[in-house]
Amino acid sequence: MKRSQLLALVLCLGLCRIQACQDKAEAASVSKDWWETAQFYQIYPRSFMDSDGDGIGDLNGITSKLEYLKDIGVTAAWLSPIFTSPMADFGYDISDFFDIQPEYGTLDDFRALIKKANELDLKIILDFVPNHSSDENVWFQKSVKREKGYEDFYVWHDGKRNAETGEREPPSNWLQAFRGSAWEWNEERQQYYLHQFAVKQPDLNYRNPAVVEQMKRVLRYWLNEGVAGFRCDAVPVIFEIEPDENGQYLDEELSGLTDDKDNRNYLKSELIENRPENIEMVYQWRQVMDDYERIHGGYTRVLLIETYAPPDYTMQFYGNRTVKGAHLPFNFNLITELANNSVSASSIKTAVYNWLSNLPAGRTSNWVIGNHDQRRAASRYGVANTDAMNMLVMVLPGASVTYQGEELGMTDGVISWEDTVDPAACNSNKDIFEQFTRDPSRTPFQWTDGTNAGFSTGAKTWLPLADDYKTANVQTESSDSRSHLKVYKAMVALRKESKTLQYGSIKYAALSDDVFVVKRFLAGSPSIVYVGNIGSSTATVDLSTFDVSLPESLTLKVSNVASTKTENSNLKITGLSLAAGEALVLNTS
Ligand SMILES: *[C@@H]1O[C@H](CO)[C@@H](O)[C@H](O)[C@H]1NC(C)=O
Ligand SMILES: *[C@@H]1O[C@H](CO)[C@@H](O)[C@H](O)[C@H]1NC(C)=O
Ligand SMILES: CC(=O)N[C@H]1CO[C@H](CO)[C@@H](O)[C@@H]1O
Ligand SMILES: [Ca+2]
Ligand SMILES: [Ca+2]
Repeated sequence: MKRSQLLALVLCLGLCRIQACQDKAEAASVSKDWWETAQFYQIYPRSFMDSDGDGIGDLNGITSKLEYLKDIGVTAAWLSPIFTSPMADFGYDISDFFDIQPEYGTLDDFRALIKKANELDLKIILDFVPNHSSDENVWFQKSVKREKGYEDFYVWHDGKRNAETGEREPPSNWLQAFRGSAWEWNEERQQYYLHQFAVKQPDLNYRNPAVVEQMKRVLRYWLNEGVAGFRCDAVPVIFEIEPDENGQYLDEELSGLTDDKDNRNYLKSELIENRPENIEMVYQWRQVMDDYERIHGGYTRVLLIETYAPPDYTMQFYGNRTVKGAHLPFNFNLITELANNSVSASSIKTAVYNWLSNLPAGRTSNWVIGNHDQRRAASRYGVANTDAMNMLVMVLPGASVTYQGEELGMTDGVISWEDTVDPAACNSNKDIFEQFTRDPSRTPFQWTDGTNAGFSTGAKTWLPLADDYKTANVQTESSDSRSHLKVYKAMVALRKESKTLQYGSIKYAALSDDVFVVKRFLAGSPSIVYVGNIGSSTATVDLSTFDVSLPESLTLKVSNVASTKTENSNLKITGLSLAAGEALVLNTS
């Protein structure tokens, strides 16, 4: 920042009202750091591209498709886990944090991936899974044997005796995420161990400084391999409450939400989720990132945090006045507020408001509409709303996150009980598994309308294809004159060139149950207006009631698949008619 700009900023901080001040500060800054306006793209490696025909995606497959990511405007790709794993939870059960899963490739393949990504100026972010390892990890095996240095690497406990029967019972009533007790008896060590996820995912004990140190080693190891940062998995469950003065763990209270005693929601999760220690741990990891940058230079290495938690908790991950935290705690509001049948303009408004009104000053927003744990965005919001949602995510301020296939409007696969592999579903039964399964959003990525959707040359893919692959695929959508992919690319391009989208302020409203509108504005630049109809019938709106300062007509920059309006035409803001699923991005010049 130039001296004069700094001076202006300091004066501004003293004199201006907060909102106006932010505008000037934003206009004054030369550019934002790379991650603040980034287009993040989540790759689920097992399902992205198979290079050797075994039906399973792999690193060489990803490397062969990096040009595609570049072409659709991605800044950084984050990869779900690629580390050695028995695949009980498809890589979220890591048996060696320092090596690559053989079905996915080798360390050299990973280096080739990074090299190619660097050539294309794409950043690669890895999934960091801090809460647990696999039970096949050598750390756990040593801990079972109480080997020196590993005795307390995991959360072990003798359990309780039932007062009446005298039988041994788990230390507490805590439930795992994938149904049933969070405690598992280990015969060899003669103690229970804690697992917030599957039995094969024992929780690491973060009250042991050796564990904290070991996991920082994991971060430094991959930073040395050239990654641009980490997306940290399941951060709210890292720490649990400590045992009481008698060495016993307290029970969670009943939630009253369900009668299903194996479902984690049967109990509250106050003792095992959202502890303050988790926030402190993220601050320590940020220090690791910043130390690395200080020593090795280069661009900012980022921390993205997975947390489904109330805003007052989530926002603390950003850090406070004295300590830096995560660059971006993921914002899942557009998933949680629009769950099931509540897809409406007012729930979008609530989702946006609940994030922006809680965001600490000077922090960067982000918007996520899907991942490998949720049903696909097009299935949740409706295929017709694919563009409206993709466009919204790119019009809102800050970074955007795309889960692979969202740019195509890919929908859920239909997976029978026989084909089901997700532990969240396999731990239930054939009558109820569809409530729990995460397989439908993990089906192979759709490259073409040909065999295995171009994902694999093998006879069989690890999960069957989704039914929509003949139409929702890269090849078809690239050649169609209008497609979800083309709308997506047009939006990425607009965001890259628009100062208003990168730096501007925001105003938004639900004009009806179906129509959501956003205005982005910045002194000295054209304003940008998004208007989307996510309902099932035509709507006519008057944008002058939303913002009296808008001119009588606006220029159409991007229209979607449902629209028949021509780009660069001028549209009157009164009596503006929007077909079902139609979404437009307009500007003021
Ligand atoms: C910021 O966080 C650190 C680490 O948790 C804590 O020690 C400090 O008191 C906090 N400062 C403020 C101003 O909240
Ligand atoms: C949405 O539906 C799923 C599956 O039927 C259910 O488990 C979940 O509780 C519902 N969520 C909301 C917010 O209603
Ligand atoms: C979205 C996401 O990454 N979810 C993961 C959270 O952590 C558990 C356990 O590691 C995984 O099973 C989920 O897939
Ligand atoms: Ca393969
Ligand atoms: Ca834990």
